[in-house]
Amino acid sequence: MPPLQFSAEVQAARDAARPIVALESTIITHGMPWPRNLDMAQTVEGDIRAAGAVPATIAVMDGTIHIGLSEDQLTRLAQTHDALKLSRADLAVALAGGHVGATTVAATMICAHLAGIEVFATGGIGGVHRGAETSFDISADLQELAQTPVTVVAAGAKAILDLPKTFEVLETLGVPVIAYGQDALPAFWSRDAGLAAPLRLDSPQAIAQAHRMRARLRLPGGQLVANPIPPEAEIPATTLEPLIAQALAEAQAQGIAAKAVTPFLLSRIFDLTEGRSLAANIALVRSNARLAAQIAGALTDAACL
Ligand code: PSU
Ligand code: MN
Repeated sequence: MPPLQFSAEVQAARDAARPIVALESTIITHGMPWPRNLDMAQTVEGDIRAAGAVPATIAVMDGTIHIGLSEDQLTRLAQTHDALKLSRADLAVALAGGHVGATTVAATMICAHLAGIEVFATGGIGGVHRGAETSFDISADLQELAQTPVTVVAAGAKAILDLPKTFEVLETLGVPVIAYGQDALPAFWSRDAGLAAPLRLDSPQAIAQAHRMRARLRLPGGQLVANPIPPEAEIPATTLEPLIAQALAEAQAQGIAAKAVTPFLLSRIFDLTEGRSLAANIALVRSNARLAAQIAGALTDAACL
């Protein structure tokens, strides 16, 4: 039996077969600064409740995978400076050693699936980093989408990545990349990556039905729903590109590598945009959480069971 511990709220939702949406914790510990990270986590949980579903923020503590955190646990996690960033490779070691760890998209998908949760909302997934042809830096999130049957709602992949290569790899891995309500792929802080989306769906019901159909076809893996950032929160790609280039140059000059790359870039871009990137990041996570709650609701509708 996997070491899972459900919060009281999530356990009650399970007992009543109510819709549940998983949330990751790396975005809290490694993606946003204190105290905005805690505020974001609580606000997003509230958005999911307001949309009629139950939030399950996932993290590792005391040798257990927590599915849903109490107010207290969430606050502690948001203040922890040395939480491990856990992907598929790290999960077992962190649990066996009793470490405190935050789950990335990949690890959150694994834990959500163990917990029977089918929908997960986040900001952006990891992907193929620029320069991957020499660094080989490709996020384990992509492989996870190919093998774990969870529908992940994100705002596309972060513009700090090599987007064309990221979507090529997803296609190779057989991951459906579904733009929500538009033809173009969104690019995290902006609505249009300048790339056509391979697939487009226009309602939570259609996404839920596609999720169920994958299971009927016995296809492994999940779906990536790419939900464009709300228009009023968008930062144009032309504003960001020089700042991303600067952050990347600094990362290279300082020898930032492996797991540290994404948190470093996010924090530098936060500084370089004077916080505007963080406000946009929070707006898009909230929008993704609301859509994920609707998809989770559609999955529990009789027509979709
Ligand atoms: N997007 C954000 N903030 C984050 C991340 C994504 O806006 O903190 C995290 C997610 O947890 C994602 C991880 O799974 O970064 C990818 O890290 P890497 O590139 O090292 O695989
Ligand atoms: Mn990496």
